[in-house]
Amino acid sequence: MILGPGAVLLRGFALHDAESLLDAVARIARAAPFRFMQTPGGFRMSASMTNAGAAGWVSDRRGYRYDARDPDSGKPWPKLPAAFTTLAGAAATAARFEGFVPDACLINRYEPGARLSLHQDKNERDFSQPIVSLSLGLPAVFLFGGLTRTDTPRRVRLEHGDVAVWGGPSRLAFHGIAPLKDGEHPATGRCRINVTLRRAL
Ligand code: MD3
Ligand code: FE
Repeated sequence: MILGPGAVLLRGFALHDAESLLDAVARIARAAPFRFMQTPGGFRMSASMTNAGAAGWVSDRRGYRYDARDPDSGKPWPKLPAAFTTLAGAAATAARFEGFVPDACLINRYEPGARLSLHQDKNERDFSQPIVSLSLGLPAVFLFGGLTRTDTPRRVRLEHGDVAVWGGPSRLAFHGIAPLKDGEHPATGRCRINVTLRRAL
């Protein structure tokens, strides 16, 4: 399903691999636990986060950036699981972005009420590289805006096993997640997990 220029939603693309992908998330979270990061403005984000790969996305009072180490442990982020790299390459190819090899994986965990306000992803070096996202667990309403903050966002439901590819002109679109509705999912319990695979460096 085409969401916009360069933005493709692959419904159920990861459905059959969901269990092993969630195992990989759990393994990462044992080495680098989910934590609530601070925005540069001093607010606590409502989704908790962790990372894997050569570079991890971090936010604190000093700003947003990629860092090779987990600031909570001082250790490098866990290795990017092969299952994530493979999924990202296959999804990118399906969306006609050949040869995508991620080096960064941000994992967001939403509990009921958690949200992500409209933003652009601009901390990566090369905006010609797409971002691949994987949704697991409870469904969410994704807000897909335009290239300016004031463009009214479209609302797209993202469900367990959905994979989306965001490239080309959509790479710098404003986007967010509406407050997560309460519920219970057989695979995750009372939460939604989103995995984004990126080329940050
Ligand atoms: C569209 N995450 O981590 S994933 C993020 O569900 C983020 O946790 C959301 O936005 C989540 O930065 C949305 C889908 C997504 C990711 C990156 C994009 C859509 C995008 C970058 C450009 C345009
Ligand atoms: Fe984003």
